[in-house]
Amino acid sequence: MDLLALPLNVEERLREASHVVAFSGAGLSAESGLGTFRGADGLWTQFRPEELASPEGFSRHPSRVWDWYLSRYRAIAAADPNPGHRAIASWAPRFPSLTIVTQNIDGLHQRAGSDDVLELHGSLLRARCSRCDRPLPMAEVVGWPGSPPACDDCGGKLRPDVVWFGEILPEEVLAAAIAGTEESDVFVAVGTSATVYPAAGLIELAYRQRALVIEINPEETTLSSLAGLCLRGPAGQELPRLTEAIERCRSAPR
Ligand code: BJW
Ligand code: ZN
Repeated sequence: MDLLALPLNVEERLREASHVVAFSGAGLSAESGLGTFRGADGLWTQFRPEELASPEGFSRHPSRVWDWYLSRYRAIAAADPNPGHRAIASWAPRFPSLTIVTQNIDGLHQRAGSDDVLELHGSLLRARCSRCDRPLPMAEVVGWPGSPPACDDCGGKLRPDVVWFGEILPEEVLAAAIAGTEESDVFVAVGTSATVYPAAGLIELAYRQRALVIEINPEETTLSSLAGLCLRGPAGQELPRLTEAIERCRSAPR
């Protein structure tokens, strides 16, 4: 691994940081083989978001939407966390306080060993009834007949327990993400195009709170100008490099 040389001001902020936020998007899981949404090979180049990731799309084409999520669930179940997820998991003992906020629905942070992950857009490891809201593990319902299967309490259509366009984010999860961001000294945004709100607004909030924003993304994003440090490479390479630099500067005598 070629060592990351940090600008002095960044090194100082990382050395002194007491509250860090790791904020992730689809790019973090790209190296686990899961597709991103936007970009050259993104999922949205094959499908229109409003057809598959909206309540209207689900009402119009329930079977198409369910089958699409089922195939993504199978891909997630077959995927493993990558060095980027593991690097973030290793930060927990390094800082007095760490908040992990993700837009991803794949559970890979947790499988890499992170606890208390704030899932802003829900989880594809769960289904729920679109009528009575009853939650069920996706692993249980994949074998049920029907596309989508029917809720065995009320007969309503099951749907993935994710947040679609036009839907409200889980209130307590968003509140905790905002609170963590307000306290943060360092905010690391990794693998997100920063285009979907209110999630992307956390980056703006961190910047306004004068946290050091670090962006990890091979491409520039609309919010890159807010970053005090941009690492332009894949997360699976840049997060371990950043972690090594954090370990170096936080273990050095002050
Ligand atoms: C790598 C890499 C590698 C590649 N390493 N990096 C304010 C302004 C304008 C609009 C709105 C607004 N507030 C709300 C809205 C409406 C809407 C919205 O944001 N629209 C915008 C698109 C304009 N937001 C909503 O509807 C939200 N609800 C809401 O606001 O409720 C209140 C309300 C309701 C009605 C009206 C007004 C207010 C809900 C948003 C839900 C988003 N849901 C999805 C689907 C989840 C389920 C699923 O997975 O199918 O969430 S959409 C999709 O986008 C998914 C993602 O979490 C989300 C963000 O995508 P992400 O993670 O950034 O991925 P990509 O693909 O965009 O980017 C990947 C990046 O990785 C790229 O930059 C690559 O370069 C990089 N990369 N390889 C590191 N190896
Ligand atoms: Zn039900």
